[in-house]
Parts: sequence; structure tokens; C-alpha cells
Amino acid sequence: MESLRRGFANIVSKIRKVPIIDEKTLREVIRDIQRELLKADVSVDIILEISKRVEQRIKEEKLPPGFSKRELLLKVIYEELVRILGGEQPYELKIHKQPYVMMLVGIQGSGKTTTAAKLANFLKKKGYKVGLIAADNFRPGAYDQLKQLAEQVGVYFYGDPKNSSAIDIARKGLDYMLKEKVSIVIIDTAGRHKEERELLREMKEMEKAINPDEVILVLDGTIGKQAGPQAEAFHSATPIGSIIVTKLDGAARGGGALTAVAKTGAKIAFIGTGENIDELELFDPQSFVSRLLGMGDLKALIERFRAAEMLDRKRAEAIASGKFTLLDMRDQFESLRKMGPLKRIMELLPSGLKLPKDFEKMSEESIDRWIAIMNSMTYEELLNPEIIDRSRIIRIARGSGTRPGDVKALLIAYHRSKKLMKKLMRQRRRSMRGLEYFGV
Ligand SMILES: Nc1nc2c(ncn2[C@@H]2O[C@H](COP(=O)(O)OP(=O)(O)OP(=O)(O)O)[C@@H](O)[C@H]2O)c(=O)[nH]1
Ligand SMILES: [Mg+2]
Repeated sequence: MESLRRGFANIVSKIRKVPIIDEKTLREVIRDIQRELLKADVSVDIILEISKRVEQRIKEEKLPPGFSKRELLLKVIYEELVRILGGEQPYELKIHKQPYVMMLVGIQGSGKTTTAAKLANFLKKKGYKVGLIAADNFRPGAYDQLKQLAEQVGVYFYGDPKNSSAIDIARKGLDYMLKEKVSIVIIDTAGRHKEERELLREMKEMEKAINPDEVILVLDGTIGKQAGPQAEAFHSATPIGSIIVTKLDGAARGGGALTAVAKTGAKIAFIGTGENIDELELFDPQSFVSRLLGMGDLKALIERFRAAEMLDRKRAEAIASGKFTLLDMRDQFESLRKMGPLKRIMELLPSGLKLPKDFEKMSEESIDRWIAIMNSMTYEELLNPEIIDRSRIIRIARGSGTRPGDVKALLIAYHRSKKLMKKLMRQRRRSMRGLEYFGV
């Protein structure tokens, strides 16, 4: 995964360095992302999907005030990578009964036995009383391998190298664990068959006989996107509760395995990142992507976006309840500026119309200044102008290259408009009642 990390770190630093995010840089960035994902063995359809979505979202999504296009691009890349890795909801271990029985399945050499011990170690550290059962009576040495690991971790163990029936071993093992009041039992199975079909059939049999609470598929991360079809084959034989992808340390194709598996809809619970007993991690797409992009401040950026999105919802509520905010005022000024020169707009108005005094004094420059002031405010300030105190006024003035007096004048005008709007709303409501009569 190291090369993928380096690749994405380069993309991020490029996004931070380019002077502007225009169409050309966007195309370049998307091409860089494609190249990295291709190197990681991510399948072409997933790569095309992510490229299309990044491009589309950058074009269509509106930029909340106080954010740059650069930040939006980082956020979109982050979110799209999280999405292809399984989304924001990570796997959750739900131990709902005792003993809770987990059965590990997977093809030969995928890392079942090692992972069984790692998982036992992980759960023991969480405070559970854990037991391991060696239901692999096929591979010579399988029993000793797990027994040794169980001793190393310090958990309960059951196995019987003389018994030729794996199902019988599992049953007897469960009896033993029940007697010992073990709370989580992990059953290690054989991955003997090169032929997948035969293995799937056996797995089904074992599953029926033991009825485990969770079947965990162990997949070798070095096989890349092939992990997808393999996960699907297993899943159609027995519903897979969760997946563990192993050997992600140094696996250049790890990204391919993770995205292919996530696409099947199965939850990746853990990833194996080394041969040692403690090299198992709960898989959380969000923290995985944060690390991949190598940015500690990314989380803060995403949180700022989330906050802005929440304020967006609040704004919708404010509009629905008829509250007039600085955002509305800015919208009005902006559309006024788009209409053309002020003088011409004035000429178009009916001659007898008496304009408010403020309006007559207004010039293009003063409107632009007010827009600049409002652009220097945070979204929260625009929505709740009441919170703008002295220190905020000074900051806003500095940010917009104006004087604090200008900011104050704007706030006074806002309060006057707000009162006026209230009055107008009341009048309109009254006259609406009249208009209803005419079917308007
Ligand atoms: N680098 C690395 N090696 C791993 C990881 N997980 C397992 N291995 C290695 O992969 C090899 C096979 O692991 P096992 O746990 O024996 O695999 P298995 O699925 O039980 O194999 P069978 O019992 O033959 O089906 C061993 O050499 C492990 O040390 C991992 O996350 N990283
Ligand atoms: Mg094994």
C-alpha cells in the first residue's frame, strides 16, 4: 500500500500547489487518480465510475461561502474514495449472544489460521474470554500451528489431530468452550482444496452443522481485484457476515482487493497488515482514506464542510420560516448587479415611484463593497447576523479591505431591510387574502 500512499500524497500536494483549479488541472488530477488506482489493480469500471463522479461533482456542486474550489476537490476525492471502499458506516462487531461463534473460511493460504489467532488476540484485548478451535484436520501441522498461536495469545484452545471429521471436531470444541464459559469462539477451517467448488460445498456442510453466528471470509489481499469474484462465489454458497482482507502490508494490489470486495456489498471488518499477531486492524474506510491521502488536516476540512452543509439546511429552514438573512440580502445585491448598470435600472422604474433614500445614494461601488463585506463573513455570520460583534466586525473589515464603519453601515442597512421585509410580508399576507378572491 506504500506506493499507493505515495501516489496519492503527490496528487494532494499537486492540488495544493496549482494556482487555480480549472478544467485542465481537474482533468490532470483525474488522470493521476486513474493511474494510481490502476497500479493498485482497481478494476476499470470502478475507476471510470470514480472519475466520472469526481468530474461531475466538481462541476455541479455549489461551493459554500468560505471554501475554495481546491478544498471542494479534496473533499470530493476523499468522499469518492471512501465510497468505493465501502462507505462511511464501518463494520461493527455485535456480540449478541454467548458464546458468539465465528467461523473463518477461505482458500488455501489466504491467512485463516494466522487471522484466527490475530482476531482472538484483538478480542481478548477488548476484554472477551476467547477460544480457538482447530477444525482443520487436513493440513499436517495445522493443529500445532493454531495450538501454538493460542498459547502465545493466551486463549482457550480445542483440537484433536486424531479425529478425521472436521465437523465432529468443531462440535466437540463448541461443547468444551460452552463448559469453560467462553464468550467468543473462533473456528479455523481448512482451505485444502485448490478446487473452489469442493471447498464451497464443505463450507456449506460445516455451516449447517455448526450454525455459527458469523461466517468470516478471509481473502488474500495480494490477489487484487480477483478478490471480488472470489467473495461473490463464497457469498452465494453461504451468506458471508464479514470479510477480512489479509497481507495488505506491502501488497501493491491491496486497493484492488478492497474496492472489489466493497463493491459486492459485503462489509470488510478487518485488514491484516503483517505476520505478527497484533497486525490486525478494524477497517474504517474514512480513516483508511485519510491515511492514504496523508493529510492530518483533511478531517478538519471535512468537518468544516459538514458544518457548512448543516448551515445550508438551517438556511432552508430560515427561508421556510420567512426569516430574512444577510444571505438573502447578498443574493438580492448580486442579482441586482447582474441586471446591468444601476442608472439604467433606475430609468426603467416607473417615474412616480419613490425609492427609499438608501437606494438613491447607492452606487455600483458601494454595492460591490457590500458584497465584498458579505463575502468575508462566515456562513454562520450571514445566517445569524446577530452574532457579529466588535471583534468579528474588525476581522470582516480586514478581510474585505474595508473599514469597520462600512461593516457597521451594512449591518444597519440589513436591520432596516429586515424590518421592512417583515412589514411587507404582513402587508402581502393581508393583500393575498384579497387576491385569493380573484383566484390568484
Ligand atoms: N505479510 C503478511 N503475511 C500474512 C498475513 N496474514 C497471513 N500471512 C501469512 O500467510 C501465510 C499463510 O497463512 P495461514 O494463516 O497459514 O493461511 P491459511 O489460510 O490458514 O492456510 P491453509 O490452512 O493452508 O488454508 C503465512 O505465512 C502467514 O504468515 C498478513 O496480514 N501479512
Ligand atoms: Mg490454516
